[in-house]
Amino acid sequence: MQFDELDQRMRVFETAHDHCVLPGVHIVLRLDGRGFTRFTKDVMAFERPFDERFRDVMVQVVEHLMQADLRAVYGYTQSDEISLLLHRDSDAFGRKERKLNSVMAGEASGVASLAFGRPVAFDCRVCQLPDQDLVVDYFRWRQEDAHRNALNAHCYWGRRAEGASPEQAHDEFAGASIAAKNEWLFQRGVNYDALPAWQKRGVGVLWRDFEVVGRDPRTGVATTTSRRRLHRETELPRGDDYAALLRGLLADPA
Ligand SMILES: Nc1nc2c(ncn2[C@@H]2O[C@H](COP(=O)(O)OP(=O)(O)O)[C@@H](O)[C@H]2O)c(=O)[nH]1
Ligand SMILES: [Mg+2]
Repeated sequence: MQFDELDQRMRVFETAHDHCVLPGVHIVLRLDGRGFTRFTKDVMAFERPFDERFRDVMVQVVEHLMQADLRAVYGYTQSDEISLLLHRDSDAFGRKERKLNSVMAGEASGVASLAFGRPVAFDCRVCQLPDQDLVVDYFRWRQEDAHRNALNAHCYWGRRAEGASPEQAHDEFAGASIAAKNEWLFQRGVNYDALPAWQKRGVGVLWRDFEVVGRDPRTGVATTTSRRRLHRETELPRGDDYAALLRGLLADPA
């Protein structure tokens, strides 16, 4: 059989299920570390529940993804997950889901493996959000998840430090109210409200414009050019203020 004929006949099996995200729909990519419960505990022995070294690698991965030519306008990380908002009109990989997922999972896995010095893997999924309100709600959802996990993790590891088994520590807080968990920590000298914002709200990465003052080498005339660079936000606002920040990004995407 001629190659051209074989190529044409077989290609369809590869491409027939290529789904594209429709134009006008916002794309958020969510990546999550594979088996990071074990990795953070047994392989790296990171501090629990939170370790700044782990956070810094995750932020480094976000920054790498923001610069991967997808027209990313906002990156967010909490725990072992990353969310990446693309410009609504991003045409990255022809908006093909399989390409977005596989390439971005690969990029994140590669950068994180180098940073940790151990092989790690991320999965990636495309979230398709039809309007701006849903984009705002998506990021509020992930931030509320961070908040809830931080409270639970501090209680869990607090109990473990007191000698409780994993099962005991888990069971003792099952069904406890938020107020009760806060109070339990407070009794032990931990003021949950005073914990670092990044633990409770995650870290955002966004583009910021800055001016570069220079001089035209031919005319000697002073010039200012606008450039942009990534900014790490470790003090993200919460609730309505966070929504306002996100709406600002959506109104004036980089
Ligand atoms: N020690 C430590 N572990 C962390 C930190 N951030 C995230 N993790 C771990 O990462 C896990 C992420 O959860 P999940 O994705 O559900 O677990 P996975 O399926 O094992 O990757 C958490 O359960 C924590 O064990 C950190 O700062 N320090
Ligand atoms: Mg994970």
